[in-house]
Amino acid sequence: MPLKVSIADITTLRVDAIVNAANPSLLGGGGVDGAIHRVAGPTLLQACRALPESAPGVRCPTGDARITPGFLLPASYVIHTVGPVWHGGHHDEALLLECCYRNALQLLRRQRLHTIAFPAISCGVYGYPAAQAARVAVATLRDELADDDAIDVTLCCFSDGMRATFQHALSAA
Ligand code: AR6
Repeated sequence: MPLKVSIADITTLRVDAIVNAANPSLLGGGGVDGAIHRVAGPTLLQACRALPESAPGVRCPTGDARITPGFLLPASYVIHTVGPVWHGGHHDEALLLECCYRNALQLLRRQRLHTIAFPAISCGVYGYPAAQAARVAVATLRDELADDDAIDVTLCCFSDGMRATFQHALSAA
């Protein structure tokens, strides 16, 4: 199955789509979100601002995904998703994280794209324990890719520790 773990700055990857771990406003932030906006340039913010709000200040509810062009990024598109904030594990965090991966892939398929890189959604500011997040990511992607050889997924980690955690989840299952 075309699913691999790598260590990289996701903004350098030349894939069809990179995934942004955004917040519901889609108007930028820190972490990988900030890095993506910095490299894509100000037109990415304009494109995000143009997306409709489903509630005041909400362009993408938690677990959902939206797509924009990649502008100055090497990636053609950015798929913005909003991971859950970790509140101890009993507030649907796993289900919402699973939805992030599934909805991102649904957008990829709808645009007839094939290569995608995900960061470790929710594992930074949002505080999701990395080993648990990695298990959700791997199980969900395995399920999604079981009958689909056309999609190539990279789990893009930003540190050696995170790479080891995701690699462990990949080898364990
Ligand atoms: N390439 C790949 N991974 C990265 C990069 C990069 N350039 N930069 C950071 N990471 P986070 P979250 C890793 O905090 O937890 C933002 O402010 C990082 O080391 O970016 O989903 C949004 O606007 C970590 O492992 O996302 C939201 O408000 C992972 O990406 C909030 O943070 C995710 O960390 C979302 O929090």
